[in-house]
Formats: sequence, structure tokens, C-alpha cells
Amino acid sequence: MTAMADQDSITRAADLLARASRVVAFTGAGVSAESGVPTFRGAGGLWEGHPVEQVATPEAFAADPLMVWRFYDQRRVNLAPRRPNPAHQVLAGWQERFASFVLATQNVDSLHEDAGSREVLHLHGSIWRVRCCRCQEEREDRTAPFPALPPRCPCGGLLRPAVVWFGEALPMDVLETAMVAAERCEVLLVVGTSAVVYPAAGLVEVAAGAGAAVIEVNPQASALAWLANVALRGPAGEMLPRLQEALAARTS
Ligand code: BJW
Ligand code: ZN
Repeated sequence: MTAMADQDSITRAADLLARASRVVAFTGAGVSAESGVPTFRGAGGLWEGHPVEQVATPEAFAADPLMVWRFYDQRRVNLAPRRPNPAHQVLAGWQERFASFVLATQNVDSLHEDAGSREVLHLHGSIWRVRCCRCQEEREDRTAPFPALPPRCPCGGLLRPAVVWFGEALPMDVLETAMVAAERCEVLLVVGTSAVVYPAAGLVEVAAGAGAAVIEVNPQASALAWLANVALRGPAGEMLPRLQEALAARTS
């Protein structure tokens, strides 16, 4: 049983943010949980019925593209009607509040953009984009469900989801931009991630190592919770609006 964040933690987090002009938010599946999107790990998580090596590796796709596509097509169908929750909305509002606010997400959904966030750094790609295995062309495609699986490119090649699977490199420019922002920020918010997947989780180590204050927002301690200066133990959709309220009270 984890205790809900006390008002003192909210106040301390608001103090850190009130003094900051360069802020980075690093988000994971937990930020979309209250929108009805399942997380990956733990009870009821996506990996429970689909062992990761069977669906989220290039080897799995090469061996059985149809099986992998069934998994992603189903997730696209489930995601299509989902809407941003108050956590996405607070983060979208903060892009106007701070001189520099960088949002780096591991999520492949588009709920941050749907809430109004711009220039979101998608470290693990997007489930709404497809890439051709033959001509390498990548484009947005919101068809859900696909009428026939596996979907094909006009060139005849096999399409794949433009997400980053285990053993694949993250988009270099996106990772680089996020790492530089983490190195320069005064406050890093770590929201709804177990922080076990690298190199993305390295953002927390880089920011903390460079002297940033780290605020973790998660009902459970992440693998890097020990680097956090303040932990808000509760759902992001409740904690971030409380933090925003405390911040607004401070500066009004
Ligand atoms: C709430 C909440 C609420 C619940 N509010 N919170 C160093 C050490 C060890 C291993 C490695 C290493 N470096 C690299 C590796 C290998 C590997 C790795 O990290 N493995 C570890 C798991 C052991 N990394 C890779 O393979 C990466 N590539 C790479 O390193 O390439 C090297 C290379 C270089 C050059 C050429 C070639 C190769 C790629 C990693 C790709 C990860 N991809 C996935 C799938 C994406 C596609 C898809 O969606 O299907 O990304 S895996 C999956 O995990 C997904 C997520 O983005 C990622 C992180 O998960 P996340 O978001 O943290 O979710 P959960 O479920 O783990 O946690 C949810 C959290 O929310 C929990 O904490 C809850 O408590 C919380 N929560 N409700 C707030 N309401
Ligand atoms: Zn093609």
C-alpha cells in the first residue's frame, strides 16, 4: 500500500518548479493509464499476455509479422477512442509557463499532442506511424483496424509499426535533443515510468548527475526513485493538477 502524496511533498515540488526556468518532463505509460491505456509491466500490463520477446523485437516480427501485427492492430483499435487526462493537460499547459519546457515521452500514443503539447520528443516512436521494410518510407496512418493484416506499402513491401523494439536504436536526433535538455534543466519531472528501459531511463541519471532536482510522480517507486528529491506518490492525473494548483497559488 503506497501512501498518497502529502501536501508537504506537493509544496516542496511546487517550490522547485516556481524557481525553475528550464524544465524537462520525462513520461511513460503511467501518464496514459487514467485515459484507459494499459501499462506494460505488472499485473494487467500489456506484457502479461504477450511476452515482450514475442511481440516487441525485430526477431519476432521477422519470424511472424502477422502475429506481431495482430498485437499492434488491437492496441491501435483500443487507443483510437482514448482521450488525454488531466496529467496530459497540465503538462501541455506548462509549455507556456516555463522559458524552456521539453517533453520527452516513451509513449507511442499521441495523447500528449492531443492535449496540446507541441514538439513532443517520442523516444520510442509512434504507434500511429508505419514504415516500409522494403522502401523505408515512413508515414502517419491512423487506420484502425487495418482491413487486411499484415498491411502493405504501395511498393508491395511489408509495413511495420514505426516504434522502437528491444535491440533497436532510438531515433538519434530525438535522443540527443532529450539528453541535452536533461543535462541543462533545473527540474526533471519523471512521470509514470518504471524507469527500467535504457537508454531512455538514462535521462534521469543525466539530469540528476548534472545537478537538476528530480520530482517523481508515480503511485509506486520507480527503479530510479532513489535519485528523486521529491516523490509524489499517487496517480499522475491527480498529482499534477494538485501541483499545478500549488504552483498557481505561489505565483498569482
Ligand atoms: C502510474 C499510474 C498513474 C501506473 N500515474 N504512474 C542498459 C542496461 C540494461 C539493458 C539495456 C541497457 N541499454 C539497453 C539495454 C537493452 C534494452 C533495455 O533497456 N532492456 C531492459 C528492459 C533490461 N533497451 C533496448 O533494447 C533499447 N535499444 C537499445 O538499447 O539499442 C541499442 C542499439 C544501439 C545502436 C544500434 C542498435 C541498437 C530499445 C528499447 C525499446 C523499448 N520499447 C518499448 C516498446 C515500444 C513499442 C510498443 O509500445 O510496443 O517501449 S518496451 C516498453 O517499455 C515501451 C515503453 O516505452 C518502455 C518503458 O515502459 P514504461 O513507460 O516505463 O511502462 P511500465 O509499464 O514499465 O511502467 C509504468 C509505470 O507507470 C509504473 O511505474 C507504474 O507504477 C506507473 N503508473 N499508473 C502515474 N495513474
Ligand atoms: Zn514501400
